[in-house]
Amino acid sequence: KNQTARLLWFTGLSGSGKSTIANLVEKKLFALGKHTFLLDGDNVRHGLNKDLGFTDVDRVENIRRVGEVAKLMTDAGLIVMTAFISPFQAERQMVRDLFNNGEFIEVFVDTPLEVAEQRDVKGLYKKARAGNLKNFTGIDSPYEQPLDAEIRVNTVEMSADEAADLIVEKLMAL
Ligand code: GGZ
Repeated sequence: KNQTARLLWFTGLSGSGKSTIANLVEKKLFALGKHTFLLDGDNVRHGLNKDLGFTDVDRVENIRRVGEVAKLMTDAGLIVMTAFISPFQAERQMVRDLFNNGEFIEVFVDTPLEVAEQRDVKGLYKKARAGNLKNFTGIDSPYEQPLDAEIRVNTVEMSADEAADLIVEKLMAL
């Protein structure tokens, strides 16, 4: 079995920069000759998980399925990256438990709510504050910060590109 197969599990608020940073990591790994795949809302929530919304129950099922798919893909030898809010500690642990020691690498994209809300690239925080988007993470739905993430990136202190460099460096050292 390919010893470099890994899962990089990004977690963080909406607008924290998960997808941006994961995309940069993917480019950098490609340049190093690594075979990767990125699972995110765009390629999962519109297909496999299009029956799921944003209630707690649906988020749990979203993460469960993503974890199982990521497991299949790492079994195929890929470095898999996932970019989902994954707000609950218990579900992140559930996915971690699918993997051997060292294969599951949790990446906490640590962007404070105030900063994500200030950026509000898609205007979703504004909608949520106005009461027009229910169960929005950080507003009226919880985000449980990881306490045991292998990698934490502070997006206030570094750029997305610097964060991606740090992640690749740590990944290669693990
Ligand atoms: C959070 C929501 C919601 C609600 C739609 N809460 O910034 P985005 O737009 O592109 O990323 C968010 C994405 C979150 O989906 P995930 O699959 O990552 O969530 S979870 O892991 O909790 O299952 C946001 C958009 O979907 N979005 N409604 N209510 N984010």
